[in-house]
Amino acid sequence: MHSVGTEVDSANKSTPYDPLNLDILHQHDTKTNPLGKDFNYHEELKKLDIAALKQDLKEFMVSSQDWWPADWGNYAGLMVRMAWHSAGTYRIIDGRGGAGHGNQRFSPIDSWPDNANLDKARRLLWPIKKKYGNKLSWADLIVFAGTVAYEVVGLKTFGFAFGREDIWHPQKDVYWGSEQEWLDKQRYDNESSDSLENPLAAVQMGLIYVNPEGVNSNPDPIKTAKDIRTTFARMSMNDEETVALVAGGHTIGKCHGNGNVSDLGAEPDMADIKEQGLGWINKKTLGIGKDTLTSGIEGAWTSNPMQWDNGYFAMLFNHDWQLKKSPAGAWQWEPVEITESNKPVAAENPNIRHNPIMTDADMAMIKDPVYCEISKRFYQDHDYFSDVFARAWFKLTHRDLGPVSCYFGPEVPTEQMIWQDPVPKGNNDYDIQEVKEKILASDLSIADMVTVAWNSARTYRCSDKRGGTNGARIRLAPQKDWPANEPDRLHKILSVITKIANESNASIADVIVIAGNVAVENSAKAVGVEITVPFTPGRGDATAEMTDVESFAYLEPIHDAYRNWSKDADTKNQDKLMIEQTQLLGLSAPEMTVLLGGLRVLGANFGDIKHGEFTQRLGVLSNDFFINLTDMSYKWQENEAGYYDLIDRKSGSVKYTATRIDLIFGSNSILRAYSEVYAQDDNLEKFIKDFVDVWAKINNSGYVL
Ligand code: HEB
Repeated sequence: MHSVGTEVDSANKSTPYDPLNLDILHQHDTKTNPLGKDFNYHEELKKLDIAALKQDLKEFMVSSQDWWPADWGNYAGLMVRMAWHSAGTYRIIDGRGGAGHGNQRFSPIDSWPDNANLDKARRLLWPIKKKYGNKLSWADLIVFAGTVAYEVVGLKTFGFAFGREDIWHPQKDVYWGSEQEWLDKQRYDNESSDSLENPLAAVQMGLIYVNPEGVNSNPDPIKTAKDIRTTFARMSMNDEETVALVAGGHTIGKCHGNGNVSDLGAEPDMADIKEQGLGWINKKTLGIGKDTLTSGIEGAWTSNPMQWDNGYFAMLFNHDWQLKKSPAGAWQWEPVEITESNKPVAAENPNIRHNPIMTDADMAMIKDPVYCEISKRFYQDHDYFSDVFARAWFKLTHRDLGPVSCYFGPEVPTEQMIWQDPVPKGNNDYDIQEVKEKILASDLSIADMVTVAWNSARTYRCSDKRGGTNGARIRLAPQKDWPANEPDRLHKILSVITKIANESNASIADVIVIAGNVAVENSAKAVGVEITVPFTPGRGDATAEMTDVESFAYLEPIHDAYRNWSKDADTKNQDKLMIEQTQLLGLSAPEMTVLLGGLRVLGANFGDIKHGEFTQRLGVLSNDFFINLTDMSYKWQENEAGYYDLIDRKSGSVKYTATRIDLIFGSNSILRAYSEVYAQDDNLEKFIKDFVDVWAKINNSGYVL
């Protein structure tokens, strides 16, 4: 079972201490990637014959395999469910999860109850993955298969972009919940959906979203609607997108519940070695085709389950529904009365017809008053529904792919969507040296220059590649008003920067980066080291119209170890939050160490916080932070304010003060080892070079790919 991201697996805890889990900073290393460090997926993609792949997928869709037969001879439903479950783990709060990595191949996700039989879906696709090899990641194939499936059943899709790079082991950073059992009830200890633990976007461990039978398996569409609203909002979907997705999803395919749950074998993680990675194997009955058991619910939603049409709403609105039990004993809704010809034919036999079904979640689409209005409109205007769905499907499957510069392929839509955080191209033909001189001649301090660059860059999260300096959104709502950005100070700094940008025909975003760079270069010169921070010009400036204020609100820092600040002074576990922040920035533990030690001596602390400024020459890029931290002439003592005093052992006087964040670099054995490297007499230059490398990296995050 997965552990909390920043804590060490309890099995590895041999000491009573609670050390930091630095491992989450070092996952997806080149050592675990069999394709090697020079492998470049975007280069490989250029060789991919996308038209041929698409043709293969269309043929694949209607080529039923005996070992796992296709319902109605078409795998479209299964492929869509696989793609949706891959994308549906995305959560806007930290940008983690989502379709971007092919993580469905690995534990624990491969074994989530909700992902039952998606092991078969991926295995069916293996011949195609095998054929296209390195040129096609699993992550892309999973989502593309779902999208082509929609084309096969007759939907005009909105487009598709390749560019998802596979990971090679489970993600260690994603917190999927603390439960020890699948489908534990812990997340809902009271009835209010607001109590769902952040940032989780599923109501139970092992589910993608909500329980299809109802909250805690008690059918009640109104309650289920609340759950759907909460969980889909965490995926950044509004009510209209939500109804479109659920209805459009269940316009095709069926539920599988013809059998006894007790006849099923273990999930892939626990299954016998001879099952070769497959799970949920049924040894009692045939277990495939009409005997398939997946969710336990049994039946299709529409009269023609392999056709993109308005059959879902027609079915819902034109019948009265009653609760029934499936053959597997699951709650499902069935029509009180229905004409024979409106019943879908059986998946394996066109001469038999069965009742259609609705899950509790489907009933929510007409029982919740807001959802119901949207459903009515969709029912009346099928073209409108098809368009809203196609766009929502595109958003669902591309939300975590990053800026459009990460998109690849002939089907990338030209229309830009606000959720893509669009940024216009900036000018890259201006005199950089002139900009540098103007910045130095201005009245900005080194700390001003460093903090404006850092504040802009730090919003980046490698999970969904949002944020960062490109776009200069720090000057727009909501960022300009975040307490973390010291709004008054920011306003003053930005007015200087904007003036220089206008005079030099450079973007504000570029000038922000150059300001940080020139500050770093100058403060390195002060210790006698000449160094230039690598810089790629051309960032653009976004406008307020291009900025979704609500969705950017999730990027607000509520603490920042690098500026020794917390919005809430009582924030616990600051060191763990630092690891979390660092992981989202995509930095390693040595990078974290050198960056933090450098920022302290440059005076980048928030406001007038002095903690951690272990230097007599603030604004100079020295390794003083590490020298003083590791110097045994001092001892540390906790003070009344809850901070720490650095006391000179001889004189007994207080020399510096520190937070828990500062001291962790001397107390954690691994971080201390890195601190020693940077404190060494022979490593001042290395310290500066490493600092500059990280600095350039964060400046480019989300911009230079
Ligand atoms: Fe779904 C299926 C639930 C959403 C798409 N789903 C299904 C099922 C269930 C469900 C229970 C059955 C499974 C089996 O097989 O058994 N869903 C659900 C819920 C939700 C959903 C609860 C939330 C509300 N879906 C969804 C979405 C989508 C979908 C969003 C897309 C878009 N599904 C789907 C499909 C299917 C399903 C396609 C079918 C599959 C087959 O056919 O295989």
